[in-house]
Amino acid sequence: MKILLSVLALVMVAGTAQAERMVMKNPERVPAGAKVIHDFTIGGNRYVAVDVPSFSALAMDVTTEGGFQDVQIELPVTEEVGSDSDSATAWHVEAMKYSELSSQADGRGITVAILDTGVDYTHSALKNRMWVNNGEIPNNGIDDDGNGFIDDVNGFDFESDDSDPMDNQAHGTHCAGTVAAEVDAASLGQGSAPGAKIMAVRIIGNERKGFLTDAVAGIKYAADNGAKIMSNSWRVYKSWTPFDPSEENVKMLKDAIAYAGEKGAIFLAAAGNETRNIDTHSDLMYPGGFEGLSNLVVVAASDKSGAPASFTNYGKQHVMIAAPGVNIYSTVPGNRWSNMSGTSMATPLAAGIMARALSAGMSMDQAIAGIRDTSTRTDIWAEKVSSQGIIQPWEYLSSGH
Ligand SMILES: [Ca+2]
Ligand SMILES: [Ca+2]
Ligand SMILES: [Ca+2]
Repeated sequence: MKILLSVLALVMVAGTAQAERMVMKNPERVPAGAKVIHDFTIGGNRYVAVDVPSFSALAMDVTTEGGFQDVQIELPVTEEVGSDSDSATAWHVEAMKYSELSSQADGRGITVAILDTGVDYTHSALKNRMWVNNGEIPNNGIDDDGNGFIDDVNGFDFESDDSDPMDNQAHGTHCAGTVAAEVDAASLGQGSAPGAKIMAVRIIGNERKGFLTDAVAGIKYAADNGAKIMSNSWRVYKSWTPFDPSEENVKMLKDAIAYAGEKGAIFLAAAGNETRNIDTHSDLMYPGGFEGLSNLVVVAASDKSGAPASFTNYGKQHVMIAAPGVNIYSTVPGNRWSNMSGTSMATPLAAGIMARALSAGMSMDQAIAGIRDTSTRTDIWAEKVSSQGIIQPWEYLSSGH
């Protein structure tokens, strides 16, 4: 059904000075002069995200199948950043027995997309671990490989719509290091998949926020450009105002994750840091709360003792596994290392271990079944995650799935 979008757009603009966006679904045409932020097709539908103020002023006669407000997404807020001197030990490296894991199945040949605040690709422990788009000549203003993105050498910045996914926060760089950082001699901090390559997909901006269409465009980009693992430490809650996720937004995101699955990519998502059972809580959360996506792996956080982290969300229906997520020592911008805590940290740790499984020759389905089937079986986790426990990398990678 075609509707006239102009009325809706004008209503959205009224009474707000915040940056807002409208998404047109299957528009007959994009209004001339409208500022187009994203234009992509997912799940058989074309979505065009436009800046609302310029759009509403211009598009009095645009016919579109649907129009909805773009949703804001955020990083979890409870993470704490410790200084380098706090505890310069990487306990998770020992707990997960990285030194006993295969030196062959180390993630080589596998690209892990970090959909986050960007990555400091100049960090000495990361600069050789970055995915490089070999068909792209840097900084010539030309889309040399014809993938639709100009100068996308290490990834892309969907938040700022530029080719430079540099992290000016810390969160994304920390996640990237948890996957693939080279060894820090002092702390033995290192990535869980030292052979994997990091694709930097910046979808979160300076206030730890972004828009859902940034994430969806980033997921599509990562899938189209060969990422087989996607690490997602962001989320949106149904209750958030004024960005209440509509059914259209939810469908667009779900279709994007399904599309990644069709391309053979495992989509890991953080369970969130609100100490909630996301199975029963009325405030639905995405992407961790989706059902019916065979490539979705939702990750809770465990602490050093193996207990659930004080903040971790859980849910036997929606959350598959736990992984260490308290005081995780990893890379931050400026050639530094630091501790952070959150399901945000557990997720890339598990992502790297799954990259190892793919590099060992497991299929996507085998890698997902295997990490679930080989986790610990503990009473304390039995009612919290579907696998009943914490990932066991050595058992997983030796399981011969
Ligand atoms: Ca390109
Ligand atoms: Ca270029
Ligand atoms: Ca940028």
